[in-house]
Amino acid sequence: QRGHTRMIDLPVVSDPRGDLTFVEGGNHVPFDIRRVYYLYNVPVDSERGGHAHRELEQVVFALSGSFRIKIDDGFSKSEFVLRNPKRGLYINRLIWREMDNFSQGAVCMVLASHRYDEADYYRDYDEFLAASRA
Ligand code: T46
Repeated sequence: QRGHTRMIDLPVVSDPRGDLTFVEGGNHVPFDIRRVYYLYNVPVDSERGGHAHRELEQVVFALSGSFRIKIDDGFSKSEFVLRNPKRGLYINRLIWREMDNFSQGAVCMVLASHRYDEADYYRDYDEFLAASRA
């Protein structure tokens, strides 16, 4: 079974002024961070994802609000609800992901191991399935 999809807990420094969380590439996440992107103004009935990656590894966070991520490694499926800004979901390469159930005002931040490259995407499920089982 490929994947090791898992939650990653980041440090939190709390004091009366509020909470501070930080992340260091190669330390708190298992890759050097080459890109950060975020999703916001997401309609609550929106469905995102629906693809896998050849090489890309990512850690996904709900910085505000919540959403669901459905994970499929080609053998088994699981799902996670993200709602804690210090708790991210690590997603390895060759994992199909779909996101939905966005709460009003949800903000999704993603740390990525590579810069954006459309050639890295499997957008066809059967193509992904064949690759994941190869
Ligand atoms: C993933 C989920 C969580 C860029 O130009 N640069 C970027 O870094 C990204 C991520 C996207 N784009 C362009 C490519 C498309 O024309 O933005 C458009 C929307 O991208 P996409 O349909 O892939 O967006 P999502 O939200 O379905 O998926 C994204 C990531 O692509 C994906 O790796 O895991 O967020």
